[in-house]
Amino acid sequence: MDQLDALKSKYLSAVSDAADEATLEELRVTAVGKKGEISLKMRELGKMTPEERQVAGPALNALKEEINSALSAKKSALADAALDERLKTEWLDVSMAGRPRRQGTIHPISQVTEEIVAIFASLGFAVAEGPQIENDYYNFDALNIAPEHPARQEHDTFYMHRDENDDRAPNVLRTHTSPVQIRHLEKHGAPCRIICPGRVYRADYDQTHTPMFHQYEGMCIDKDISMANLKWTLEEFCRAFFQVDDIELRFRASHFPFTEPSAEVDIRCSWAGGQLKIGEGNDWMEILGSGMVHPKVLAAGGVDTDIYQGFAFGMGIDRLAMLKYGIPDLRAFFDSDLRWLRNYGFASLDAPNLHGGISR
Ligand code: 2U9
Repeated sequence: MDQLDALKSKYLSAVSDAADEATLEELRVTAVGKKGEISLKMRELGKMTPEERQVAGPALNALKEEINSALSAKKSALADAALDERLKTEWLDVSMAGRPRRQGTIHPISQVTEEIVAIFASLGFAVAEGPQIENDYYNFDALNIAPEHPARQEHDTFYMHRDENDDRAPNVLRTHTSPVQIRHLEKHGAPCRIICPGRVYRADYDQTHTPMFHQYEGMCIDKDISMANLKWTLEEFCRAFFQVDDIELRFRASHFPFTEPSAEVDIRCSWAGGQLKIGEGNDWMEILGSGMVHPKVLAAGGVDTDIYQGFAFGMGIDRLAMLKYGIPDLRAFFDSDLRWLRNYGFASLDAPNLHGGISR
């Protein structure tokens, strides 16, 4: 029994002194492993008298159990201590302010799109979206642009591939957001008041054109809508967007296949000293196209033209952003130059709204 007491104090103090899991494992093998000291002692039980065995057997079992539980208690104590140590170094101050230089910025086109949406939302317009790859019907036919219509060439359309033996008209990258309005009318009918911002595509690239650009179109269809409603809506938009109370718009007769009558709209401005001032001076700058939706287009959208009529308009978002924020080069919008974005970009929490301010 003295021998067992000696084994007990040897292993229990070794377990208590163990500094890591590897030492504990070594101790387990040498003490209670298959060929460990306790197991060898158990093999000696066979050589003992029955009386000796009756005393030594339970004592060896108890010693084995005691060493095993000391090993597992020490193992979890070591794991707890290791976790405490890790937690001392791995912590996060959730109240720490962000680092501005690492923050991204909102692209001016996204910002201006949000501004436009906020203004029209305040006038009761909802946002509608649709596919950027369109079929010939929604991009042209439904908008009163017949196959031989010169507007098809003017739009410099990107056509998608069709197999040689497929005689359907090829799909196109939408050349304007107008198909969104047709799809909306088909699905939801009249009355309707929507704006449709998005990417459009035309095969044109120079200082003032990029093959992909952004535009938004608006449409209002109801029982008693006239050009007067169009004029008021556009004036309200320009007042809020340019943040100038005294704006003046000039409507010039024009022609678009999808509106009748049609008008191009200019805004009074001054370019004195090379700086644009909206609402003053004697210059006029064209900013958008508009008109009353052509009855054929309303009919294509499934609208009863004896009851409903309405106006529509379209504007280039990129150009609006350039005018409002003094951005000189259109192509810089698409260069992904971080220095340019830091200069012209917007803070991510500056969401435009009519109460907090539509612009910076
Ligand atoms: C439907 C009916 C009518 C949308 C309109 C314009 C006039 C227009 C251009 C402005 C600059 C496009 O980005 S731009 O090149 N747009 O002049 N767009 S009326 O008329 C519609 C649209 C959809 C169903």
